[in-house]
Amino acid sequence: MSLADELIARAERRDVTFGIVGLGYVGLPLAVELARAGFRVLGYDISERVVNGLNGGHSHIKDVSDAEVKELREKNGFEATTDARRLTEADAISICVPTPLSKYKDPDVSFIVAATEAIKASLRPGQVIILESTTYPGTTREIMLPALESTGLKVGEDFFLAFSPERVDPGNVKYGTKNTPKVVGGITPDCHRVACAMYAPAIDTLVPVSTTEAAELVKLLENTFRSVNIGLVNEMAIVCDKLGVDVWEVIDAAATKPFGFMKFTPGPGLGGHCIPIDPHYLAWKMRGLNYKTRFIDLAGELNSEMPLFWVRKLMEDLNKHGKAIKDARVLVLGVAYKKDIDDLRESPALDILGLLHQYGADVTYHDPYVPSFSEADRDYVSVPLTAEALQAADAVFIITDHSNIDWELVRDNATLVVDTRHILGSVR
Ligand code: SAJ
Repeated sequence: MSLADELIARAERRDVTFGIVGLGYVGLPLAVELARAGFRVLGYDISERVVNGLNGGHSHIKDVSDAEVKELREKNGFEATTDARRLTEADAISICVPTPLSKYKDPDVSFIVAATEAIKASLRPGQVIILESTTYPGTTREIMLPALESTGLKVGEDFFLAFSPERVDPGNVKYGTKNTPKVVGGITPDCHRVACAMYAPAIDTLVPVSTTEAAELVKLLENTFRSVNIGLVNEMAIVCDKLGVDVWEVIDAAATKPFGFMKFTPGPGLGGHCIPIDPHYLAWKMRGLNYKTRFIDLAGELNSEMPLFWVRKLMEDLNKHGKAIKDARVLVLGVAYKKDIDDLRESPALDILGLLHQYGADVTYHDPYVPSFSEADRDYVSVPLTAEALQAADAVFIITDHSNIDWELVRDNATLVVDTRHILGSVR
């Protein structure tokens, strides 16, 4: 029996220890599903706080409850460690670490490199390594493979290497790690077979692709698709503003087309740790091949223009009321990057607040999910949303359409509203 077949047989028997590198919003839910499928799971993270919290039965991720962590530990023997040397205990290792952009908008794969070095230090025959972090096509083959083979072990014979893009949508109550189809691409056919065998007991649907590059590109296509289409409707918002047409009416009517159309909505700009970032990984890679990814770059420019577009709308609307933006009391509603979450990463609200301060407005904000935060050397605290606060504001600037905000109170008490989400248009 080949080493690959032996690992596949052991995975079927659940006679496998699964290591998870990075216990964040991707790694921890994956650990839960792998443990539920019967694997012993060893979590590794560089954060003592995360590791101690998990070993104490506490979750730091909204999509995983303390009860699930306790279940993980008591029923499935899950443990977390900061000792990378223990990764040698794992037969399979999934890497779920961040892949941010540098301040020059270049890929920052330092977390992948660090994880690879940690795994390399304890690499042994019979291990399968699967990268899940969103990255540019070629990362698995060009960065991870040489590092791991520098140990003298041979991919596809001694160890196995694959890429499987994470598709976690934090807060999504319908689709989670188990029921979201999982794309898998291996460096060699046996790498692919072994990686699939490791995930099969925990994930409902696996989607095989022929190479790690194909798997890396699948995720980038998914998120570039969103960025480009959001950029398109944001441009339509600008077009409709110049034509005096209600862009929301146009989009809602277009969305009645039962085929060949997919609804996206304009907004304050593009936030989050995926959509504004992932396309730049592809653009960067292609620049190295002397190709300019015009769609990606243009969508990025359009989406980045939206904060200034909406602040200018505010200035125009204040002017119509005989007021200047300077010293205008502006109450911002919502700062999270999208509704019903508390995540501020890349939120366009941060750009809008900066512009409002730059133009001299007197800014306060209310966000039920974000009680306080600091940005650009300023400390912010969410104010209570009351009729008095709304009436006292010269303008209300809606950035995030959280479901738990009393939008009727806003409609009934605000005098001037800039509604980047058209939420009041849907309040009857
Ligand atoms: N946005 C718009 N208009 C839209 C949709 C989104 O302005 O029509 C804005 C949002 O307000 C937000 C940003 O774009 O600021 C990103 O929104 P998103 O809905 O894409 O949510 P994310 O960033 O949480 O994206 C995640 C992604 N998941 C993964 O990368 C695994 C993405 O692939 C998912 O499609 C997306 O969730 C989702 O569908 O919810």
